[in-house]
Amino acid sequence: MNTGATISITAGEFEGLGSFAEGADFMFQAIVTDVAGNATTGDTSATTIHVDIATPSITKIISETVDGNYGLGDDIDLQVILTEPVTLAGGSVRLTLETGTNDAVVTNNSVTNQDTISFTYSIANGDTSDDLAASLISLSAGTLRDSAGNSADLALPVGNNLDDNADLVIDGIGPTISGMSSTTADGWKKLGDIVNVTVDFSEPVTLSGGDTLKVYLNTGRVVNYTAITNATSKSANYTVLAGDSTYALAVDSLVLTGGTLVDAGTNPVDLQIVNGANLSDNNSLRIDGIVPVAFTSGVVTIQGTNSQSGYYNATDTAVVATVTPDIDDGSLVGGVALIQGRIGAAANFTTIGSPVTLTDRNPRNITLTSNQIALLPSYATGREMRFRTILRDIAG
Ligand SMILES: [Ca+2]
Ligand SMILES: [Ca+2]
Ligand SMILES: [Ca+2]
Ligand SMILES: [Ca+2]
Repeated sequence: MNTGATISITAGEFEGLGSFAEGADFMFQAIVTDVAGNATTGDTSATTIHVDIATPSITKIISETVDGNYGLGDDIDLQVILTEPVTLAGGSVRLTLETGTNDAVVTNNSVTNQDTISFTYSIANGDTSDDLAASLISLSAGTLRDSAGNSADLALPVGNNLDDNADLVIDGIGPTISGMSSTTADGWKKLGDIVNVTVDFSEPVTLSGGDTLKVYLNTGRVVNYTAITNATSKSANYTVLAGDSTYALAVDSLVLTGGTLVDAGTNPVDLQIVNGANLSDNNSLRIDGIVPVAFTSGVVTIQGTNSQSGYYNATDTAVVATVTPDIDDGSLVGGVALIQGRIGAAANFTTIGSPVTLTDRNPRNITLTSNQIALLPSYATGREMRFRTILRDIAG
């Protein structure tokens, strides 16, 4: 008789053994008893049965990256810790992170008898989180099992997620120049006027100490900004200098002299001015730092029925001064000319009549009536009158 016999033990019978417990090792031996009752006990089985009915699960998610703020391109270390070593067969382990509109997914496709699964997360454009946490752990395919063949339970560890164990702030959104504007009233600004120029940022930014953000205006002037600390806007003054001239004050460019201008995640500010966000889009500031050049008041003629050159007589009715704003200063159009007269000392010049608005650069006659002339201080027969013209450009 050489026929073998197979003896099966049910799970119930096996788990019902008095010493059955997680982690216990079982060995088996068989006892053969013949029909007469003689019994022989065989050798102990070569196979040891190790009891492992505990499913691997995730105990915590941690990071070796130091707590703090991180920006575009920074790498974050992530570690998923399990109750026991597991091995991945096929596919990859996927860790999904809550990073706003688009959730980041990091993977690891090499896990061999490890109770720690490591990941590296590189912050991408648009990622954002106040306290980074995992939202899902899954397998793309394949299996993740302990050595006994129990599949890992991939449920997130309640109270032991990454945000419970770390404080990692993610900022994958770079700051921008959201607008250039001014608190100064619109209109013409003349030599010496001070114009507020404000830079608005899309989020709080900080300029490294001692460095300067330079704003180049289309008048050729530069406005300097320093000491920007966690600010969403910064103002500085532009003083209109001689020769400055534009019908629409605008910013040509923003330049950093050195250092950094960054958000909390150390993302640098994009210094491009977005279309429609320039100073000239938000304000209507006209700059004229060109003072009208000196000129002679030209010919003064007397109108009357019996006028005599060099005299103003009883029949005369008006003085006509010819003004010729024939100079290269466009802002004189819209400006004014006014006549002053004096009798006696040069300090006696007094404005006569009302200012006349200039509508073009052509010669312009300004007429003063005899009534207006008679108002000149010290006006009396026998006195000499002198006249001068003052041009005031549109900026004043
Ligand atoms: Ca197990
Ligand atoms: Ca999300
Ligand atoms: Ca936290
Ligand atoms: Ca940001």
